[in-house]
Amino acid sequence: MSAANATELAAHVLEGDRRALAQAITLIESQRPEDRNSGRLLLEELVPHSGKSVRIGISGVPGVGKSTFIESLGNHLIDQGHRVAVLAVDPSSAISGGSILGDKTRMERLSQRVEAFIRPSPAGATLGGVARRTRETMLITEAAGFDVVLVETVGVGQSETTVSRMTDMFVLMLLPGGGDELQGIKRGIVELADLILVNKADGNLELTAEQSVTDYRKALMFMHPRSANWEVPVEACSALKGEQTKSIWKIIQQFQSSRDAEGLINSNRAHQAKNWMWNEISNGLVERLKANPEVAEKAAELEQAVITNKLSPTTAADELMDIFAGK
Ligand SMILES: Nc1nc2c(ncn2[C@@H]2O[C@H](COP(=O)(O)OP(=O)(O)O)[C@@H](O)[C@H]2O)c(=O)[nH]1
Ligand SMILES: [Mg+2]
Repeated sequence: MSAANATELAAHVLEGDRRALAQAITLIESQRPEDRNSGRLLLEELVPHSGKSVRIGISGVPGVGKSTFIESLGNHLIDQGHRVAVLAVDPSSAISGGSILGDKTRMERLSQRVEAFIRPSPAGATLGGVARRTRETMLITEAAGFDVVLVETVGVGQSETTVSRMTDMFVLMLLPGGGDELQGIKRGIVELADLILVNKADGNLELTAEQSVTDYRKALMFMHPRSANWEVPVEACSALKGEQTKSIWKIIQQFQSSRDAEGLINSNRAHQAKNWMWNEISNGLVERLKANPEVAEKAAELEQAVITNKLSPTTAADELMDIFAGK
């Protein structure tokens, strides 16, 4: 795509044109070298118009009910006049080809509404690639006028941390069921949460869910809350029935306004953007280093020396970096 076309595409995105929005995301997802510059140009046009949304990460093990909850919350928000973007961070989709079908059926009504925009995880990308795409997609949807961004991520460890680093609030969904699960969930992940929902509190799981809520509330007393002046709420809900959706949204709003009052949303975003830059530098430098012909020439030899214990990995790494730096 040419520079002129990228500028024109950006203008259409700003007008809220959905096809242009989809096209813009495809452009930034593109791995083709010739799309790189126009993708960047597009982002530069759109980034100044981004930021006017509430960014919420929603995480939990596969099957906990994230998509079902998003269907319920998203429809509620649209009824209130919001425009909702749903993005997925699912590194496993690189292997499975994504869970688009499953998600589309869980978000049946939402996916048909013009005020919603649902974008599944791109297949064939690493977590780093998925994360970059998601962050940029988030900015683009904001520029297109979506004022709530929901980022769904599967609980596979690293991806929760990644998502918490690009959102204002992190919601952790758990299944009803006792202490065992409590033990199994990594403490670090629970500590990322600003809100914990014990889902599937319906039918014969209702009582178990209530018990889990009590257990988690107790457990949280011994943990560090992620945000100062915010006691992490633990609530039971049934995403399927959707009866608690309204009150959960109220909690999210309370969180937002308390953080906003202290200027923490903006300072957190500033911090995230800065970290993102350094993250891009780390990734980009390694890519460039590996593509450097002089480094490549020497790399095999040094690798061999490291494998056979003739050279320490640290010295070998230094040597390769010096070659790259032209020393
Ligand atoms: N009983 C019950 N089932 C639910 C609830 N929420 C989701 N489910 C079911 O759990 C399964 C997985 O839901 P899904 O939203 O795809 O989970 P995700 O993998 O976390 O996105 C589906 O069969 C849902 O219908 C709930 O609140 N109660
Ligand atoms: Mg899902």
